[in-house]
Amino acid sequence: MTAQFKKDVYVGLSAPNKHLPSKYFYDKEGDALFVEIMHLPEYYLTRAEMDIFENQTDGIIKALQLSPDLYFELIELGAGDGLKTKRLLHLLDQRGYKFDYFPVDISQNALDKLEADLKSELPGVSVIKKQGDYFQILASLKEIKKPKVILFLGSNIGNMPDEVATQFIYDLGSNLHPGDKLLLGADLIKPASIVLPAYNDSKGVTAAFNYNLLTRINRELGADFDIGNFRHQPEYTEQEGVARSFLVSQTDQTVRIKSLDKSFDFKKGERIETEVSRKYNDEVIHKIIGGTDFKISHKLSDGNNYFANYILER
Ligand code: AVI
Repeated sequence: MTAQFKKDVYVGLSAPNKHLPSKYFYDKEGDALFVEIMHLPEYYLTRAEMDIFENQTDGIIKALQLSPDLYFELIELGAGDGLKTKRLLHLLDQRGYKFDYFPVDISQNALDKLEADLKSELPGVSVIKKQGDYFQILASLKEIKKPKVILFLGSNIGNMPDEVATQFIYDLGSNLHPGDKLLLGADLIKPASIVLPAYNDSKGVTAAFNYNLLTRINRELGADFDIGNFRHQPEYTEQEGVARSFLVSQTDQTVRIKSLDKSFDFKKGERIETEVSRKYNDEVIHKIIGGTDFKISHKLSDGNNYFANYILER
């Protein structure tokens, strides 16, 4: 992990347009800040997807073509606290559907907590937690011949460039069998007046989430970033449909990273791109899915039409 982290930081900060991969947001502090973000009034994504899971649970079950006599595997990639999925699990359990729930996450902590929650809230549901790399886990589950439903929620796909998203979904498909389903959560393109505050909340939690990346580099790679010398800056236009987050250098400065034995110069106003959050419409989704072995079978949206759950069949 550290070797890859070092390499990514080296490559990203040496580039003419400096950038850092957003996956490094998620250390212990970053995980906690992201949970806080999901509860912010401005961060509509979680509530919008929850609206679908709460009010259209029947529609989801129907679109996934589940029936009480079909034993299936429900696999959630990046399960986190499983808040939305609990609604679905509850209804499936109540109606006597037969399934195992596999929450997959890189955080063992999150999985242990989810398992404990489910044990008390839904003791009838079989929970088999899996910690680690999504694709290694899916490969290990490939020999299970039961039908599979993969959940990839929260618009997590949006943190990948479109070509990477296509490759990711293609790779998911190659670990599945024909007829298996993928339920994909996608934040929809909407005006900047709604999207921008979600990435620039009034309490400054998203800014802290962004600054934490520099704190992490300071701690893990022995750097001397002065966090006060950078400012969080999000950007979004409805026309492009992509939200981006930056850290902007407030002054001419040089930062030393001990474990890379290297210094990096920043000009006043120079930016590090730290995250891309793609927003979607049907056209973009069709383009991405066109390069995979999936077909789009259904689309469920929330009451405000802010967010969609696309149901794809392999
Ligand atoms: C995890 N991911 C979908 C979030 C997003 O909206 O792009 C991460 C996030 N970044 C800032 N706020 C939330």
